[in-house]
Amino acid sequence: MTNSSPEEAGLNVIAEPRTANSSNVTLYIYSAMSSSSATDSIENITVNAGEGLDVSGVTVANVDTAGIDEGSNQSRSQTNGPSLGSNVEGRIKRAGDGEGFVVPLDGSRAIEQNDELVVVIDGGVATTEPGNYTFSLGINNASAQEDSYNITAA
Ligand SMILES: [Ca+2]
Repeated sequence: MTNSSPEEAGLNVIAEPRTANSSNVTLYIYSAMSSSSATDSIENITVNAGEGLDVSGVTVANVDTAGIDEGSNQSRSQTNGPSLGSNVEGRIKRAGDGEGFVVPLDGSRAIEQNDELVVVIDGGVATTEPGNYTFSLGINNASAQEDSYNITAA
């Protein structure tokens, strides 16, 4: 299904399943660009998943989708723009206490205002304890976008 109007700027993160102590969680990350988060050159993507998710097992092999929904008019994980898979340069770098990582890119891709960065991570992610947490994602040195998420009791 395709929506005709752009999605709202900002970050939307969905973990499936979101029950506590689940392994093999699929993480859907949608980040629609504002004028301040858009860039002519994506050099890196920094994720801090918060204490509700353990992302220490994520590798490049777990990245199922990494692409751009130009104009933010495709639903869910559909993209109509370039894939970023071939632009990943080297390995995912750990950051924080198993809560974060940095994906280095070659800088040859742009993402414009109203475009949506779509990332699906399948595997390498586990939920921790029930509660409310904050997920953040930043491109280059722009201020990170944040989304709250909830882990439920198993
Ligand atoms: Ca979309």
